[in-house]
Amino acid sequence: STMESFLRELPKCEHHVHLEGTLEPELLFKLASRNNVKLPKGYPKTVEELSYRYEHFKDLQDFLDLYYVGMSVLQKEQDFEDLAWEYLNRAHSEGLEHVECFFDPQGHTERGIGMDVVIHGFRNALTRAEKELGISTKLIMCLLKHLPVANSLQTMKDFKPYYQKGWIHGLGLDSTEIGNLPEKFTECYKYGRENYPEGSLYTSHAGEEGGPEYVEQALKYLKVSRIDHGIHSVEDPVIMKTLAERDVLLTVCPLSNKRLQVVDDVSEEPIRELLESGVPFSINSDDPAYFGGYILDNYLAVQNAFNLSVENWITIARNSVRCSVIDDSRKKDLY
Ligand code: ES4
Ligand code: ZN
Repeated sequence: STMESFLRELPKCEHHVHLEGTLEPELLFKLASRNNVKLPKGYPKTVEELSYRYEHFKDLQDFLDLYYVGMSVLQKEQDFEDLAWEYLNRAHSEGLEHVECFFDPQGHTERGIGMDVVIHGFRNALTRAEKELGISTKLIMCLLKHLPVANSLQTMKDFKPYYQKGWIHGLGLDSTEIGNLPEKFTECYKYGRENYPEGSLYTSHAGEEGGPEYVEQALKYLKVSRIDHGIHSVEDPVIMKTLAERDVLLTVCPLSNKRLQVVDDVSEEPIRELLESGVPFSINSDDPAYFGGYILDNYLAVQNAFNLSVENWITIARNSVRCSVIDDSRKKDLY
């Protein structure tokens, strides 16, 4: 249809994609064999079995349990590079022009992988994509909410040199939401503001499975300028007003929410409410290898569910560019 080709051609920005969540079953098994990694008992044995498992997550934790095992095949610098490069190529073929991607350092350092291995691998792919594909890229480090705060604070200190080199541009917070309120990480964000370069982005997953109180806490204690997911904000009109006034971008992930049973159907996403209340949002893939679609599939799922107008899409595309961490000349190129 014309709408589909319009969305395919539209220059797109992605603000919510975990590089470890772009690990396709094919690459996972290839790296397991290349690195002699023995996957645990009961782990799916074939691409087909693993793909089937990805279609039947009970909730966020059920996904996370599989996601952390999956990343154990990532061992060498080349593995991290191959992973990110495959994602960037695929997304570029769907019209991706700018990406701010997450990675989970503790998911690797906790199992003995060196920090340089992770960062150099990802950087090789990102700089290659900038040169060869013309994509602009930023890297955002996420702290894992299920680990003790002391571990995260140490990670903040350990990764400071990479921020100073300009290799990491932001801080995020992900993993298990329920039971891990944002307030717990106040000290980490304070450390970042006092030690990381000015202009770094501060964001946090909130309001994915958790209610609006998680979003409220992320704003209050972490002073984030962006919220990842945040769809449960619509349950609290006061928070909605704050988000609109402060121009806080919500990075919405429709297919992720569906696969993790946060919503029964993409049509339950609060797309119209966000448009009507003037809260800026972008549409993203989250963990595309696990959730059945890359960025364009997420745009198309929203269009199928809501039949938005070209005017609506122009609002979405404009906000997505405007709220990106890129200079004004790049913004003008993209919109
Ligand atoms: C994640 Cl969908 C989602 N939620 C929270 N943490 C995550 N890490 C990777 N994907
Ligand atoms: Zn996420």
